[in-house]
Amino acid sequence: MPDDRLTSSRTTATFGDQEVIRGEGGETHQVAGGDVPVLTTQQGIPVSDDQNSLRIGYRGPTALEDFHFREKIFHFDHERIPERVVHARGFGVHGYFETTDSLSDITRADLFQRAGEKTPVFVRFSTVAGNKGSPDLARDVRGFAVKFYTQEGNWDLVGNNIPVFFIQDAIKFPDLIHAAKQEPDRGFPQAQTAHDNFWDFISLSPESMHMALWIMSDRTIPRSFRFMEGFGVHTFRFVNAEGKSTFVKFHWKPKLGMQSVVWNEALKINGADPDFHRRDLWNAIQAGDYPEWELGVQLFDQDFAEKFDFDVIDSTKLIPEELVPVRIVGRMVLDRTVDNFFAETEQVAFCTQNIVPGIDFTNDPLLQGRNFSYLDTQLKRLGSPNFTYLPINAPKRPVNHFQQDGHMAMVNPKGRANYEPNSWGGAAGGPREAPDIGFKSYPAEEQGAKLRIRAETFSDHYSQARQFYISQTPVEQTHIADAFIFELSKVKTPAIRSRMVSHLMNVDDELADKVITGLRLEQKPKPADAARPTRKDLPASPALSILLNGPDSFKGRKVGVLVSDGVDIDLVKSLKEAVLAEGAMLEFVAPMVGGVKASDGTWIEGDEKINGAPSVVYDSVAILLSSAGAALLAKEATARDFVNDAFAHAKFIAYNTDAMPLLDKAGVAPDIDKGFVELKGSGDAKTFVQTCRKVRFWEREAKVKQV
Ligand code: HDE
Repeated sequence: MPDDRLTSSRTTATFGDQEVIRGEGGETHQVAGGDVPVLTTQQGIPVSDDQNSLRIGYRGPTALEDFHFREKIFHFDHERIPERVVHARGFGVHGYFETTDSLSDITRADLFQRAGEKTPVFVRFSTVAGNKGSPDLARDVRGFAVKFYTQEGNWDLVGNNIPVFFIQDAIKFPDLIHAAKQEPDRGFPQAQTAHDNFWDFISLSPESMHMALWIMSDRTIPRSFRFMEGFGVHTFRFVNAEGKSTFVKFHWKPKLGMQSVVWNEALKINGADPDFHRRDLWNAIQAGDYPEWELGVQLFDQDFAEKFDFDVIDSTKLIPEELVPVRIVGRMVLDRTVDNFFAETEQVAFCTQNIVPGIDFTNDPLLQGRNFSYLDTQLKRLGSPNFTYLPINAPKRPVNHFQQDGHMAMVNPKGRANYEPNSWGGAAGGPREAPDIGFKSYPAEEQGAKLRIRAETFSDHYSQARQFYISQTPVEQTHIADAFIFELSKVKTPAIRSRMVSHLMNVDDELADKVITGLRLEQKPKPADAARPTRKDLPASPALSILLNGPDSFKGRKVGVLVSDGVDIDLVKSLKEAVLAEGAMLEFVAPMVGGVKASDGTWIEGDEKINGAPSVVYDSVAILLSSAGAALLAKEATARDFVNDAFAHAKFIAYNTDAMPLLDKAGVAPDIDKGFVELKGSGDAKTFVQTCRKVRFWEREAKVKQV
């Protein structure tokens, strides 16, 4: 096994995109397949036998002397490090950020100076509540953390796919997370907010109401990391070369438009493919279909901040894009998967306090608290203050300081001077401060009494929750109500259900009524007491809807094609051509993975076997069968589910006449609607793909949901 440690050995090799010294070289030996390095112990001693431990006699006890065995087991025993206390399940990839519009008048941050300049990035997407092994499609916020390796050091924009947060003060974070994660006495439920403790906490924390609306929307069940927005959440500062400050909020906008799954799909995808999101990103990048986001900034000054209805340092509020437009300043392309999951995705250490000259914090009490938490948590997780030397965390510019020693010290200062000031001249004296270019905090004036209070300007918890709700399309509003009904139906304590509903009554009457009906609450609760009784009726903000900001093509999406022996080869070919021309993907789902023999004898290899790829893992489906194939699959429960689920989830469905017996047995034949496209000749495939650009035939949804 090659050894990626930093050692004193002879050769260097690339590790990720970092050059590190690597313990290979030296002896090679010949095996079938060519020259390979000799297997060694961690100490570099060649190993002769890795199959058998050293024992006394043929059937005797194992000898303690077996240093190779002991070293191997010892290392294995220590393989795990603590998982992240939140955002444990994540998936990281590399890419670059390209500045498209210089912001030099607004910030001196080096990466924003020159249009066309590229900065390497590492991005880790995550869910929040679930453990490392939890399913990807839990209803949850997604982390969207970006490490920019800029020429002036690392900048970490540790954001989420939702622009607001649950709480206003970092001191409530442990309570929020305890309430969201498994209940401590029973150790479940895993990766779910649908339980008493979570809704108990939320219903006792009116500041969470805006976020509660967001997490019950389809934002928390994205179809792909590639199809979701990202947000820096807090208001930050930009500071320019003259020292002038401008407030900024960061936005990531997916090039392929937003898209989510529906809740019933999410439940099923978690069983069919718990790795749904990571597999999707991995496959897209491996196929060269690199996902892309635009980076946008909302810029505003103190004057706006003072006039705005809400406090700009309250992270439970957003600034509508209609009020402060998002200016696009760059694009991010993710084009490389990791070489090693542990070394990169697991060991990457994002810290909100990693900012560069030209960017600064505000007094947002969440951000201030986070600046302590992230460094602290990395020490716990990675075990040493030297985690900054791990290749994934190391800046891609020279690092010079007098910090030294500690566990796993890999690079210590050279020479005699390990302090400053010192009087050792020139290079011997080591690095020196650079007042002209070094980081300077923005000299914001602060004064006031020391108080444990919540500012009055943070007290309206309902107006923006309502604004979010009324900004949604009717389909999305229904999904929000359904999500509340689903989650609160899992809550066993009726008083908690009612308390939550009492808050919804302050948000929107229609929403509250739907939830009351859906829960069959016999007694309508009184609206919750609000710190500020009057809710402002803010205008709708179309930017907050997913469906109003969906894709304009079917690019990057995937069609599942159910095929059987004898399938019309011309239909298959024309469909494949049309799908690929759109920049979409196509997979063949066959009765057996080996594939099927088409009408002209062509062999079509299966990508999946029918019971391994239910239609929930596809954006749309095609049922292309021979009449014998349809008769066979009509008797197969998983094939009937394939059709039935695609129908229930409002997917577009292509089919040929011979496939009708399956559609009939699946119970959808009498309900063929405009979401179906019959493929008769080769031209129909194009029509189908164009139809798919709308992603779903939402008109059908209400018809398949009667309870
Ligand atoms: Fe985090 N958060 N957080 N968080 N957070 C962590 O740091 C914390 C918050 C976010 O992929 C932890 O390295 C506090 C908001 C992401 O590695 C920890 C508070 C936002 C990630 C931590 C917040 C985030 C984390 C756990 C309340 C969106 C994953 C492991 C003030 C803007 C980063 C770790 C990755 C991770 C603390 C709130 C985003 C414990 C105290 C708001 C994307 O330090």
